[in-house]
Amino acid sequence: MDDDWEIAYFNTLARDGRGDFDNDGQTDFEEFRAGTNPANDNSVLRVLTLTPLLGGGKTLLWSATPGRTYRVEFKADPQAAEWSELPGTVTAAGTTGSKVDPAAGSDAHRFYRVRLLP
Ligand SMILES: [Ca+2]
Ligand SMILES: [Ca+2]
Repeated sequence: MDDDWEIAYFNTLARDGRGDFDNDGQTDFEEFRAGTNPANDNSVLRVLTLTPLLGGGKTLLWSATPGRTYRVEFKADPQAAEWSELPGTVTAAGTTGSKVDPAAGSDAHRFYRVRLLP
């Protein structure tokens, strides 16, 4: 983790990134990568809602950091090794990102994840 970032949030360089200071389920290092606040449990990269659309699509909404770019992936079988990408990336304009999966209805279930791009 960047020293300036660590000092800004923790006022120490003693944290190694593996801890979860604010207990929001993401480690300090994951929050560093995601651009979220490691000392605020309301600031976390997570999927907020999955809204069905007419015609079988779904809209995925997640908590985002403005200016960061995300990719949404899915799989129909949670045991499957491979994730499939929804085409295109999303650069968040505000504190949420959203993406429509127009083909969500083509599988009985779809499991989603949102990845922050470097
Ligand atoms: Ca955390
Ligand atoms: Ca946090």
